[in-house]
Amino acid sequence: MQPKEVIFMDYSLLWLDWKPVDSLPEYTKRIIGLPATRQGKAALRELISGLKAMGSEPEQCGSREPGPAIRLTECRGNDEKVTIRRRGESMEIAGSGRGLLYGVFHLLRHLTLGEAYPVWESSPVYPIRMLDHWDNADGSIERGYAGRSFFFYGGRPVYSERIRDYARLMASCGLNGCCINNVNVHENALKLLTGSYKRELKRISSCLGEYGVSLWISVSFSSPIELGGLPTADPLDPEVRQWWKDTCRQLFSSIPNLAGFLVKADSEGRPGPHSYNRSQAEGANMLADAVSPFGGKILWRCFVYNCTQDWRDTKTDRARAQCDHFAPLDGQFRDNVILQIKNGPVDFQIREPVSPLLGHLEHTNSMVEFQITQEYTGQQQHVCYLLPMFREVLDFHLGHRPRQDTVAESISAVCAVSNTGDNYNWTGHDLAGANLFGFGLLSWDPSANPTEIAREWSILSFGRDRVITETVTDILMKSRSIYEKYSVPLGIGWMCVPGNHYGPSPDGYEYDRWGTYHKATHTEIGVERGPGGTGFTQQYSPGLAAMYASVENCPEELLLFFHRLPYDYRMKDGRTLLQRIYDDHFEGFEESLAMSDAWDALAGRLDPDVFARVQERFRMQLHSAAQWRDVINSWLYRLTLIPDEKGRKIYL
Ligand code: GCV
Repeated sequence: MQPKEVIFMDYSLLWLDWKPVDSLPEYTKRIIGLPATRQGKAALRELISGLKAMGSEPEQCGSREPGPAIRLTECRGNDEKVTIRRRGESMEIAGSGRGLLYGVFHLLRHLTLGEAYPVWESSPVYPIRMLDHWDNADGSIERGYAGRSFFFYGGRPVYSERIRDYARLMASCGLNGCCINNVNVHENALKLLTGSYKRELKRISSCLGEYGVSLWISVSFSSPIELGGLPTADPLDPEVRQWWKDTCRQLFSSIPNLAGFLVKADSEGRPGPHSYNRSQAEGANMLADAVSPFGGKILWRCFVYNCTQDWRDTKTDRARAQCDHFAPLDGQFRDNVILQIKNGPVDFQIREPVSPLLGHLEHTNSMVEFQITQEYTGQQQHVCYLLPMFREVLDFHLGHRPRQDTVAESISAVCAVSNTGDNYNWTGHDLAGANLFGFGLLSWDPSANPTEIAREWSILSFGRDRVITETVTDILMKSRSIYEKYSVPLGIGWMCVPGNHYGPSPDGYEYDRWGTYHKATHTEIGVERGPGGTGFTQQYSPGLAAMYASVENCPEELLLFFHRLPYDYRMKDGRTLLQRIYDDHFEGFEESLAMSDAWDALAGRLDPDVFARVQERFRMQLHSAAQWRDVINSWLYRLTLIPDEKGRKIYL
């Protein structure tokens, strides 16, 4: 069943809704160059339509005609390098078809920002910069907060113009890959591997490809059983290996722009090589061999941990799991396998240390997985700009090498779980668009500045009103620390409602099987992860291990991630630990109120629909922030019977 286009068609174009620009440079009136590739032609189309929307009427003309112009010089090859040069009063954009796309979008963005000659010479740092969708075949989205899928409808993939615009959005901020289905592969999504949806996949793939975006799909490790009728999915079984090879030959030959598979194996109930006493490397390599003749890659997730832990068991520490499983396998993976590692050792909490596994893969390709869908960070009802967190991760020194030691320098690709759905504004909360755009820019250049990205996104989205730009940038830049304060400060994490992960429930996971405990009593809180505890700190390089193991030297924002401490422990500023937690919750709420007021002050300056939508989200955020403040503070007071020193309201 093909959906009515209207289901997908009512949407904004986000930052691609180019706005009129005063006094465009003369060169925007003429365009020279006729690219030959699909991507190059798309670049030309984008240039013409973008300039028109900005107020120019560009003419296409021959290279001999005099006068300032934009020249598109298409180079051979398929690399992503782009050069924008100034030649007198003219501009030249040079690159392959894909390079031209990135160059054109860069030029259009920077003209909007008011730069007349935005010269640029750049290549992306990572060859794979992608968005992962947790979209299910029935159109629902796991951890999706912006409506339903625009890739799937009624149990099957569907093509729509919205996908083309999504590809445009991705290319315009430098992204080049998209995995369209959930890593938890169920029901009809299993059949993406077979010929069942060849026609739809081909169409989607081709449309993404026009914008330089490769298609990826998530596959189930037990597909040979589920689809092939084999009795086993053992990666060393010859029939299993042959099944994957035959399946891949058919699939890759019919979908030219398919880049490979994303695999969640032995994780949260998903099948994997451990069921056959095979290692993660044996499982990944078997798939790597099957896709390798077609230039395919396997993105193999490292989110492997015991999710049926007994809460009484104090030896097992979920934070250790990724390193315990994967560090000993370094060097055993094929070259076309990339290990996909969540940025922290547990699961996308508002504050976690960097995953130590990132420092153990000298001879294995790795990529960081970020999460821009806000599962634990306010579910796009709260504003939470994540780029500062992503920069912290990428800039982090792992301490294993004297040089080239940061996370950014150790990985070969990046991805984020997408925050989009079929909502009019794509991301539920309008301000969450900054995370989508910003992740793209950061994936191109991991040294990009989050404040500048926020400013640029605001101008592209809301125009060049300085008051709006400053207010929006300020809100975005403060938002993460505010969310952290009123929810789960000091790295404690996980006090959310089980299942949906929204709002507070301090003991919600405490006696459950997921391995995420705080073990609070009336005198102490936290899990000790130093050498005297679970030993997690020892997974870091010696300097970091020593720093995290020491209560005095551990960064305060991570204190309760690493240590179990008494409530009367003195923080560096002299406050007790408990008082600091009370203060954070009270202050976090007050600061979110101030953000909401700052937004209200923009009334009359913004598109009324955008203004009202965000205002409504702030109301939801304030309601939830008050709930976090009062539930956590009351829970702590009831445990400890220690009052807030400032006598603020705590409920009994
Ligand atoms: C897609 C967490 C989420 C799950 C998600 C999983 C993963 O556990 O709650 O919804 O599953 O991470 O990253 O695989």
